[in-house]
Order: sequence, then C-alpha cells, then structure tokens
Amino acid sequence: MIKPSDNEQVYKSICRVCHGGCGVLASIKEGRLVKVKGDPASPMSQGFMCVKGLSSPEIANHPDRLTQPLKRKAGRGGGQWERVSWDEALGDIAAALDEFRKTSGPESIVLGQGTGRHHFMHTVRFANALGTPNWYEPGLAQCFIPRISVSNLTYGGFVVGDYYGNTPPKCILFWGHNPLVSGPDGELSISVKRALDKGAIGIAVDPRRSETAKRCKYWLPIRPGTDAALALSMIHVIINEGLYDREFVGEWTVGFDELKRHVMPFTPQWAADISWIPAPDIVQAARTYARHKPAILEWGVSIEQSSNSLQTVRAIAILRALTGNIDLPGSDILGMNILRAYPTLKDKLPRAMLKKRLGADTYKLLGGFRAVMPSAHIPAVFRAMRTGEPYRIRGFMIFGGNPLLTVADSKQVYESLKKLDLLVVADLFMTPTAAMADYVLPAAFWPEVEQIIGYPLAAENMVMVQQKLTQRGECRQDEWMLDELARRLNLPGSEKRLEDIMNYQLQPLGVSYQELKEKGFIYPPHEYKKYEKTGFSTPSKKVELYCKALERMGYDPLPSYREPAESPLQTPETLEKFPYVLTTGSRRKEFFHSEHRQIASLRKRRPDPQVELHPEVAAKHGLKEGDWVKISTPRGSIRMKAKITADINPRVINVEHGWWFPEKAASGYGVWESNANMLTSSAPPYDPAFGSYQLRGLLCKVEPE
Ligand SMILES: Nc1nc2c(c(=O)[nH]1)N[C@H]1C(S)=C(S)[C@@H](COP(=O)(O)OP(=O)(O)OC[C@H]3O[C@@H](n4cnc5c(=O)[nH]c(N)nc54)[C@H](O)[C@@H]3O)O[C@H]1N2
Ligand SMILES: Nc1nc2c(c(=O)[nH]1)N[C@H]1C(S)=C(S)[C@@H](COP(=O)(O)OP(=O)(O)OC[C@H]3O[C@@H](n4cnc5c(=O)[nH]c(N)nc54)[C@H](O)[C@@H]3O)O[C@H]1N2
Ligand code: SF4
Ligand SMILES: [Mo]
Repeated sequence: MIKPSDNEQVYKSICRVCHGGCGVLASIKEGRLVKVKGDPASPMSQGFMCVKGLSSPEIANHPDRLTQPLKRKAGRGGGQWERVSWDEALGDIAAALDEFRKTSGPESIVLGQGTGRHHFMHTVRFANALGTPNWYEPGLAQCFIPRISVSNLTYGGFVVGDYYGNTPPKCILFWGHNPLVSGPDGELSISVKRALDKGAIGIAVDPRRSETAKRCKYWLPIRPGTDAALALSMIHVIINEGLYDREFVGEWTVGFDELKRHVMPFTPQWAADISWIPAPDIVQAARTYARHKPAILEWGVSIEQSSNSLQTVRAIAILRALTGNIDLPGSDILGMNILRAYPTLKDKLPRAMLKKRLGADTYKLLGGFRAVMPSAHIPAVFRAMRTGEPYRIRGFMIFGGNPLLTVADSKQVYESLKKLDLLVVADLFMTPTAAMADYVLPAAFWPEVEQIIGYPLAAENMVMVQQKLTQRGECRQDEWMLDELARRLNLPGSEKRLEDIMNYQLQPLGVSYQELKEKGFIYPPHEYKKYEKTGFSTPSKKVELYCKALERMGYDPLPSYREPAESPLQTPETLEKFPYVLTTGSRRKEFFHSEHRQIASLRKRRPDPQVELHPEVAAKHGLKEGDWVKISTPRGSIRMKAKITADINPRVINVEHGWWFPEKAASGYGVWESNANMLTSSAPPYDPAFGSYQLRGLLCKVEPE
C-alpha cells in the first residue's frame, strides 16, 4: 500500500485488461476499485495506460458482471439460469468429468481458454493432471506459436525489440503489426512511440496505413497473405547487393550458401507481381532495413493467420539473421528466462495420450513432441465435437474465451457446442459462448487476482506482480476453480497451493511472492550478445538459415511462398464474384477481441462495427461514409458500417473481429450479424507444421445493405 487517505488506499499492481502489464496505481475505497492511473515507476509503461486499462473501475463494478455460479435451467442457450453455490457447481462438474474420464477416457474432455490470461499455464497443468491431451488457446497456431517456435528453431530463443537500453534503434520494420494500437504484446505503444520520436526510420508492411504506418517513412501496402513472397525478395536483395553482415553471417550462421542459391529466383519483380508492392519499393525497404543498424523487426500476428505460417515467419526471421540484428543493443534481443518454467505436470500425461492429441500427428510443431507448448488443433477439436470422429468429445470447459466470436467459422463452432454433454464457461460477463453453457462460473478481474507475470510476455526479461485488492460477489480467479476441481477429482499436484507454484518459479531470483508484492517488479540488466559466450541454443550453436530440424520433420528447411488457397491468383473463378481481398481482425484501441462492447465509455468511442474500404470501392458500389455495408465471402455475410479511407490498398477490405451486442440478449446477442468469423473458414488447407488457418487474405464482395 502506498498512501492511505480518506478511506482510499492506493496499491501498486499491473493492469491485465489485455495481456500486457502496465504498471498501475490502484485506488481502493470501501473494498471497491474506484480509480486507476499509470504508475510512473514502471520501467516499461512509465505511467502510460490505454483507454481500456483506464476503464478498469467501470469493468470491475459493472452491473452485468457475473457474480455467482449459474446452472442452466431449461434448454441449452435458452437463457434461463438458476443461481447455485460454488460447492454445488463444482461438485456437479467434477462428478460429470469423473464419469466422462471413466467411461469415455480423459481425452473426451477438452480444456479451452482465452488468449494469454493469467491462468494460461495453470489450465495446461490441470489438463495434464486430468490426463487429457486436448487443450487449446484461441491464438496458438493463429497467434504467437509460429513466431516463438520459428525463433527457437532459427536462433534458439524468442526475440523481442530492445527499446529499454541506452541504444535506440535506427530503423524499425513493422511487419503486419500495429503496436501503436495493439501494444499490449509487451506494452509496445509507448516504447515504439518514443523510438520513432527519437528518429528511428519506420517501414510498415501493412495493407492499411495503420496508426503505426502513419508514423513511418515507408509504407508497403501489401496484398494480405503474401508476406512470404515479399520477405523472400528482400532476402534476395540483401544477399545480391551484398548488404548482409558478412562477419555475423560467416561466423554465426549455417546454410548461407544454400539460402543464397534458393532465393535467386525470388526477384523484386517476382514478388511485386504477387504482393502488389512495386519492385523499386521492395528494393528500397530492403536497403533501408539492412543499412540502418541496430534495427528492430516488429512482427505481428498477420504473418501467422495464414496457411503458410511456418514459411512466412521463417522468411521474415531470416532478415534479422542476415543483418546481424540479434542480441545487440537497440536490435532484437534474446530473452534471459529469469523465471523457472511453470510446473505444468507434463510428466503426468500418460504417453499413450500424446498420440490421442487431436491433430498432433499432422501438425508437429503445434501438437507433436517438438512443439513448444503441445496443444490440440482447434479445427480438429470442434470437428470431433460435431462428428464424434476420431472419438467423442463429451465435456468442454472454457476458462476465459469466446470461441463463437474468435474461432473461424462461427456457425460450425455453434453446431459443435450444441453436441456436448457438458459445457462449462468461466467468464467476467455473459457472452454468446457462455449463453450456450450448462454452468457459467464468475471469474475474477485483474484487481481480484494474485499472480506473477514474466514480461515481455514470452522473453520474460522482467517479472511483475499482481495482487488481490478487492472482491466482487463470489467471483474467483480461474486457478482457484481449477484447483477446486482437481481436489475433488483427487488429481496429482492438487495438494499444491498457487503461492507454492509462484514461489517455485521465483526461486532463481531469490524472492518469494510475498516479497515481490513489496517490490512490484524485478528487472535485471540485460546481457547482450550472449551467443558469444555460449553460442546460440540450436543444434549447430549457430543461427540456422538452413534448418535441419525442420528437414527431419519433413518440412522445408528453407523458406518458401505458397499462394493462399482462396486468392486472386489461385481461384480466379471465385474472384469474379468476390473481387476484393479481405483481411480481418486489425486491433482497435477500445476493445480486446470480443470484449468491452458493454463498457459504456469504450462503446461510446466506437459504437458500431466498421468495415474499411477505399474511396474507389465506395464510389463503385454507391457507398457513403457511415452506410451499412453487406460484406460477403463464399461462406456467409455480415453487416458493418462503412469507413471510407484512402489509407488502405484499393483492392483490400478490412473488417473488425469480435463483434456481438450485449444489449441484444433477447435475440441471441446478434452473434451472427457482424461477426467476422462468419466470413472465415476453418476447413483445410492448414499450415503443414502448425495447422494455422487463413484469417487474412480471403476473397470477398461488398454491397450496400
Ligand atoms: N487493443 C487491443 N490490443 C490487442 C488486442 C486487441 O484485441 N485489442 N489483441 C492482442 C492480441 S491477442 C494480438 S495477437 C495482438 C495482435 O496485434 P498485431 O500483431 O498488431 O495485429 P493486428 O492489429 O490484428 O494487425 C496488425 C496490422 O496488420 C495488418 N494486416 C492485415 N492483414 C495483413 C497481412 O496479410 N499482411 C500484413 N503484412 N499485414 C496485414 C493490419 O492492417 C494491421 O494494421 O494484439 C494484442 N493487442
Ligand atoms: N477473424 C479473426 N478472428 C480472430 C483473430 C483475428 O485477427 N481475426 N485473432 C485471433 C487471436 S490472435 C486471438 S489471440 C483470439 C482471442 O480469442 P479469445 O481469447 O476467445 O478472445 P476474447 O474476446 O478476449 O475472449 C476472452 C473472454 O474471456 C473473458 N475474460 C477476460 N479475462 C478473464 C479472466 O481472467 N478469466 C476468465 N475466465 N475470463 C476472462 C472475457 O470477458 C471474454 O469473454 O482471437 C482470434 N480470432
Ligand atoms: S495496454 Fe493493456 S495492460 Fe496497458 S493499460 Fe491498456 S489494457 Fe492495461
Ligand atoms: Mo492473439
């Protein structure tokens, strides 16, 4: 506690409205969160908080918060609930899980969760202890796992931009990433803004002139889904023009000669025809990135939401290696793993179960033994629910996810959920997914949670503490729910308390959770060029431009381009009816995915779903700013309001994701009206290694509604 005054106490914590962690000074009055402001002492966020974080008191105290466990009274999705005690809800759920595991095997129970939440690893721990190989997080193949895995395979660790040392970057290449808005993959907004203010040259590869692209010197308005082609041609330019870092490449990489031969055909003109970026602009971008060292390459989720995610991410990853921008001050740096790995009890999962993990035999880097966090393939999970193939899924528990909005092909998700014997959803609010459940459990919001988080998210160079400051109704943090179920099912590890786990993770730092609560965070000085001492943590101890591990798994050891399955070049017949390229999901400041549509201060800023289209498209279809537009793909149609802007490639349409209408409870929350995933597909082809599906770079048409 910092300053008691007028019954108001101020505590230090961190905001987790998104999966970032801005330092917060939280004011508690009479047990309620009444105010938050940015903590200037936080080395990352330095007093910054975004509009979502600042609305935390409104979220915490919202009248629609779920505050008690609910049990379904009438038919599934009928909206009739009975309030029950935790004991009754957990007792019933545990009994059902016990029956499923005994009669159909633990693999008939699926654990789902939301993106990057505080309880992420605890859910995995529960799945392992229960003995089911089937858990997923809604990103994974579509978010972060390709970047983490490719980083590991190529440089032996995950890299993040170094904005925090004494050397600012001279250039930042933003690849399908808009950190000025989506910052919270490591509180980037403020760091990026500062670096650009200090004169870093920005290059944005983005079909939209995004908030970040507007601050850049160069904007490459790429055709969505073609990023690998652009990256391959930039490699071509950097090698052909001798712009690579000879010393680093000679001493610290393997496979340069193979790569050089491999990229010869990938000329700027070849890539221009595919990506719609003029060849001279490609050359200029490659030269600028290679000549301004140190440089950061900020890569975003766009490069993973494609059925060629492995090779796209690999091609982009190689740019860092060729220019030697790894672990230098002001470049991309390798993490230091200051925390012990979360004890996920993976040895408790019987070996026979590894084979049963849905999709594991096919998508080896998602679910196989080389995977960083082996998980099930989302389309395979929902298909098994619907069809019973390869086996029946009976129980599904979701801790903080809204798959009806966030998983591709919402209608199929709906059909899948209907088939379950048991659906349990833990959430802050009633959502379209929770409305389909048998039990809805009230989850704790960040000021009601105790946890530690490694930060930046994946590299974990800093650790911060979250402390419980307030209690709303009977809300409980997800870890507690999982532990209570584990105890009732007598699962291994259920004797451990959450605090024991946090203390175990903190051990190398010589502090306990209670001590960390006093300090707020620990941020050791970064050690650069660690590879000079130990080599890179790859089999060759060098950066693997040619990756033998991939070759052994049956994947291409050198990056390649594949046209999206539905695209102007691949399916010209579809193009006749659907003449534009669609991209979905560009983040907005006000919302986190499907969240916050009920938070008045945020909704006021952005009351309606928006489709961005170019003035030429608007003119062609007689659309004016603010008109309702019907957007269709071969799979379905939705409606959104027109935002007409020249800041988008004229052949591209951009739609927001995550839209539902909490105010329309009586009509199913309008879940089919403006939901981007009515337009997407969860059918093959998938990326061969990760099983990723295409969310960016599909075909669509627009018309007045
Ligand atoms: N406010 C807010 N912040 C968030 C989130 C949120 O929902 N709201 N979500 C969080 C999560 S889980 C994630 S994964 C991150 C994602 O954050 P980012 O990686 O920044 O992802 P987006 O904002 O979806 O897209 C970034 C940019 O990619 C462009 N783009 C679209 N398609 C393509 C393409 O095919 N190629 C290229 N090169 N660019 C393309 C878009 O126009 C957009 O400007 O944000 C996190 N932060
Ligand atoms: N078309 C399209 N679809 C996409 C994307 C895209 O770009 N385009 N992006 C994808 C990506 S990258 C991601 S990561 C996913 C995100 O997918 P989800 O994680 O499913 O998205 P959210 O809307 O954040 O759903 C989280 C739910 O958890 C609740 N919640 C928040 N905090 C807690 C908590 O602590 N405990 C519990 N129990 N509940 C909590 C929220 O109220 C909300 O209902 O979406 C994916 N879907
Ligand atoms: S960026 Fe994320 S962590 Fe920071 S204030 Fe906003 S929601 Fe909270
Ligand atoms: Mo994500």
